[in-house]
Amino acid sequence: MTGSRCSGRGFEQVAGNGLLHRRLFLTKTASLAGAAGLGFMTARPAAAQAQLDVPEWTKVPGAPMSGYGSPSPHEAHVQRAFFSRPGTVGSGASQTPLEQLEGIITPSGLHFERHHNGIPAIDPGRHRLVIHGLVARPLMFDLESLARYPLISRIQFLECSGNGRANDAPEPPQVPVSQIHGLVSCSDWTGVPLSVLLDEAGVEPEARWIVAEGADSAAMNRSVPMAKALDDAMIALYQNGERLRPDNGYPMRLFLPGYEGNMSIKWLRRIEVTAEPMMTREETSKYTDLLPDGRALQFTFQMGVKSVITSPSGGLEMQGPGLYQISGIAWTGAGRIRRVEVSADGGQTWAEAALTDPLLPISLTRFRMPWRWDGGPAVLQSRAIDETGAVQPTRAALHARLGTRFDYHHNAIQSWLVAADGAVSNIYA
Ligand SMILES: Nc1nc2c(c(=O)[nH]1)N[C@H]1C(S)=C(S)[C@@H](COP(=O)(O)O)O[C@H]1N2
Ligand SMILES: [Mo]
Repeated sequence: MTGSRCSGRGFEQVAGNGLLHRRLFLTKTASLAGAAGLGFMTARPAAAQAQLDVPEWTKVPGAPMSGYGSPSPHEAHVQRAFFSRPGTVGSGASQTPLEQLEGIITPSGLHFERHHNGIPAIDPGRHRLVIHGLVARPLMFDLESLARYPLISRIQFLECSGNGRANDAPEPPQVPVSQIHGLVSCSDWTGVPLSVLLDEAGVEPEARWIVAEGADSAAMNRSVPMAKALDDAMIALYQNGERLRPDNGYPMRLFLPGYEGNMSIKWLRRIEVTAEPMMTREETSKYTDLLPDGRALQFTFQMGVKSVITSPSGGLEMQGPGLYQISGIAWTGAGRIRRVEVSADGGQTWAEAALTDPLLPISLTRFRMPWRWDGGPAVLQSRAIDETGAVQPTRAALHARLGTRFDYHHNAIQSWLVAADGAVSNIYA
């Protein structure tokens, strides 16, 4: 985090508690001069080149090439946090370390994972995908025949609908942001449009749903409306330019843009075309939201509009009063993020954040906000608004709509308390 005790001038305060105009981060004006004028620069004046010593790594030849690169050993702390269900090893979830990342792409090795019975050891040469059921011509594909169809690529997020659930605890959990909101990641996905394959199989007129099934020992399956299958569903083969990672469905997965992650069946081996949903375990006993009156919402497919400030965030320390850049991510299953607003006074006043290009539909969107922290207590919040006009709800508004017994689809505003000593903690505001 960049902090500075310089005075900072030239930028107007636009909301309470030191929020400054976002123009610093808008492409056209984000010049070095502008940043220096603000007092953002943390460099010390250097009198002469002589002050720059020659370190040992400059005096010897460097290391050789490698077949597959790895992060710097100095970044070894950047890890997914994970837990397994008691008595299991591969059943559970790992979370993307959002507080350690910038931009919008999640490195493949840090994509969150959710497995219901571990990662299957699939031999890609023996893996098959079958499309059958209400079709004129049942079809079987291997990896090679699939990859010959015209491929498409899209940068899109995937979010488990259990993301954010940690904030259901009676007391706000004091854990890094990743352990509350890290079941969301964003990749460049490349694969075959499912509509092309369904077209080739010849969908019968009465077909309204498909049921997708995985080759893991959970044999996880979900029903998907035919409209989605024919719209933007993809059989993903590549993730960030390389083959899918085993963790994320190697050698092929269903990818349903903007829909709850559970439906994007990994290790995909079967698509059955049906007239009705199958009412599988994952869409009846799980992934439904219990309402106060005892009924439950079923088939909440599209993920709501959401955002979270990743820097500063829970467990991080502010380096004294001065100028900071607040940074975070916003996303919506509905399309593009239109606007993100930030508050430093617990939601009393808001100001518009700068959105960093590219602004893609159903992708993470990075936002930034300049903030002059005066050293007093502050409550930081972000609120996203998407292109349909949907506004990210407060915790109270979400509870008013769904009660307190629902288990999925948490998209409430996150609040971070910055204390006078610089410690950042999670609060319910
Ligand atoms: N075959 C299979 N597909 C699956 C799962 C699974 O356990 N088995 N988990 C689902 C859940 S709940 C989510 S949130 C996403 C997670 O995808 P990821 O592990 O690539 O992040 O995969 C879904 N697809
Ligand atoms: Mo999930």
